[in-house]
Amino acid sequence: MKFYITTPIYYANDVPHIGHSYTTIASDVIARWKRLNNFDVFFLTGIDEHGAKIAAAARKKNRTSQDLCDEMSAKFKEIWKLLNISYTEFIRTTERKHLISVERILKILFERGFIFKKKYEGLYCLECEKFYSQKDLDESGNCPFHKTSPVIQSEENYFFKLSSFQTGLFERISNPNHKEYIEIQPEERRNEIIGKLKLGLEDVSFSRTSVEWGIPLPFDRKQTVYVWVDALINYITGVGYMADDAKFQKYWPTDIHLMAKDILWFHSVIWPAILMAAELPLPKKIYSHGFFTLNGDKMSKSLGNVISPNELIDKYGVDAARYLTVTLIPFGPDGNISWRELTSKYNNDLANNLGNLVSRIIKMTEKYFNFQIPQSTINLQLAKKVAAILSKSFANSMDNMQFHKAAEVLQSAITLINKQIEIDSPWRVVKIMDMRKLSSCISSYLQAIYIVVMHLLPFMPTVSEKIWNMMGGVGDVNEIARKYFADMMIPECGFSVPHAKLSAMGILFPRVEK
Ligand code: ME8
Repeated sequence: MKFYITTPIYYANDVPHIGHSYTTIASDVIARWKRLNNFDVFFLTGIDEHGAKIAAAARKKNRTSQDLCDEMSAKFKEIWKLLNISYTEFIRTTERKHLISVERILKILFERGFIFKKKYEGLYCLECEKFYSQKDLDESGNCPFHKTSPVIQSEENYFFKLSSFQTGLFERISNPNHKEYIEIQPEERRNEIIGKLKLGLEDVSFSRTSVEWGIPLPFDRKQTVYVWVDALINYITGVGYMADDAKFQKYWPTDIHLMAKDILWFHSVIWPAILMAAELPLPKKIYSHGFFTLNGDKMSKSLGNVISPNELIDKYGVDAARYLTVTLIPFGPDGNISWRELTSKYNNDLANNLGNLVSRIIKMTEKYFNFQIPQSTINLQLAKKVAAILSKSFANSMDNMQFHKAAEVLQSAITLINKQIEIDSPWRVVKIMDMRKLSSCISSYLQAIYIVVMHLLPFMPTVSEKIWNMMGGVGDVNEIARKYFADMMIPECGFSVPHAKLSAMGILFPRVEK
């Protein structure tokens, strides 16, 4: 089965911040989870390189727009590599294949009569690259997202007959039994979109005369394609539209478009309308997560509180940064993050709970068995308990993108193993020289932790593999996890062989001071 997931393509005017890494890590966690569940995953990310905003940023730096985009493309790729983002393709909207697909779609829309010319004057927010009507601005007349005053822009543009799609979109978004149903999540955001659709749709401008840095319209080269239309089309270019039909047929439509609420309207209304006009299949699910603030403030350059993903990596390490980013606050609603809470979650979940568990099992095996997995009857009792805890709600939480819940259940499984160690008190068992019991205890902890590690893989791919190998797990953990998630069977012989060697390590998660 195929699974196609996308992140937004981020504006190439600046380097990525943790808002961008939030969506991208979440997508990566889902992509990895789906791969573990034996899906053939296509994971697309990239950057949005055209439009007035990019051109203005380049001018400010005395650079050409292309030059700035080349630099940002390298910067985004560098951070995603560092964060271990397993994307299938990184798309850039200045690529030739994208130009071909944008031209094709606009030509189809034009030929089918969905594009017409009209003089227009409106309030434009450059940061959003979007026209606003007065009623959508905040009380001070500013853009609700950027708090900046929009400028009046007047042009003769080509318009798209969005209004013709109102009924069609309403049916597809509101009726789960529609054969082209588009599932918008979470529920409150779906209701917002349905509410807005009920108010009616106005036609939208799809071209610009004043923006040179864009793709020329195929039917009027004096105008360029509106950057949002150009950007949305990336989702089909990325899976081979106009370039590789077999790939396109295989992966399109997308299973999830993931983004924050700021750009939900474009994804759930404008984009499906373009696809309907072009007679292409519609996205299956659109998930819009919340916006987070930092210590209660909006993250912004002017407040000087923009956090880069590198800062998180420097403080906690790559895998912990990934884990904390997506599990600190519930995924979906808006939320607030702070260094204090990040550090406290790091210390509780990773340094104390998981880190401590791994280190005490290794120390015991070192002390009593010289690092070798004892030859004993395999004891799967605890592993089965852990598997039962996880099987109940982990998959469900992951499939519903409730990463904080998935983490909670993982932590409770880790706590269970830690508690079992306290109950067994192997240090007392050794005093009475019951080596059989001691072997059986160690075997049970190891088998239980293997189960935990397989579930940790989507969040912490490198650390999970490291723990697996350190604890003498046999074979490639990803392969074994794929088999496990397919049949949910713990092999009778467990996941290791007697006498396999554990290896000592430094501290996995050194405590971080608040
Ligand atoms: O909108 N909280 O690009 P963009 C959560 N190019 N998520 C955040 C965030 C925050 N504080 N800040 C940013 C664009 N994001 C267009 C997209 S797609 C066809 C074109 C994330 O660079 C979140 O995913 O402004 C949000 O939707 C996205 O960055 C906006 O990125």
